[in-house]
Amino acid sequence: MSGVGRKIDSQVTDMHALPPLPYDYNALEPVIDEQTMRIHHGKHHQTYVDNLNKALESSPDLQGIPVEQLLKDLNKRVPESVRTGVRNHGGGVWNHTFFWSILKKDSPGPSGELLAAIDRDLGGIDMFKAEFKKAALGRFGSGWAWLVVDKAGKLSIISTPNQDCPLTDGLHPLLVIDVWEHAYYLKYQNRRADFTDAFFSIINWEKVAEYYKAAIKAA
Ligand code: MN3
Repeated sequence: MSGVGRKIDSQVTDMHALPPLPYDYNALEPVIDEQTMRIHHGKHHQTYVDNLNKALESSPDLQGIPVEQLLKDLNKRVPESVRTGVRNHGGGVWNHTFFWSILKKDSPGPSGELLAAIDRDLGGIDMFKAEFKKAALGRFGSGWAWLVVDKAGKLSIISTPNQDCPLTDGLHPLLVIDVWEHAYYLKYQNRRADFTDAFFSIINWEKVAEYYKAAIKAA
């Protein structure tokens, strides 16, 4: 999903690169303001990319592997000496790319099989929002709240600390909110609850449905 492909020279393997934002920096106004998006994508996301490349400097055999695969195989394939670096910076790369992908203004709500699964596993869209908000607010310090599908095809809501990614636990992410302060502080200051409420109006449910379909196929 993100990032491999920038050849720096013919000898060296691929470096990870910052994927472009899939819309304009002001596309999510007023829920997420342009300045926040510019700093979040251009500085924070970029820094995770740079630090992932640094973390992989000593592991040529891991260079060129897509970050999604590194995170899935974190405990099997990534040696302990670089595992923390990949968890933190690789997670930072993938989580942000994924986050951008599920944001959109004026998307119609969930429907079809996805809505049926939300009804079945979470008790409906209102319960989803209540539980998701609880997960976002309950994450102490920095992290993420997620809607995921497990191996049995069941939806659940979880949160992860720091840049930990559910892919590492064999889960399929469907949507996510970044609850690091840098995601909302300029506009919402300390009001994470207000940011979370506003977030519900910019979920790209069509994208979430796409991820759901792919997850069910893989489950
Ligand atoms: Mn962030």
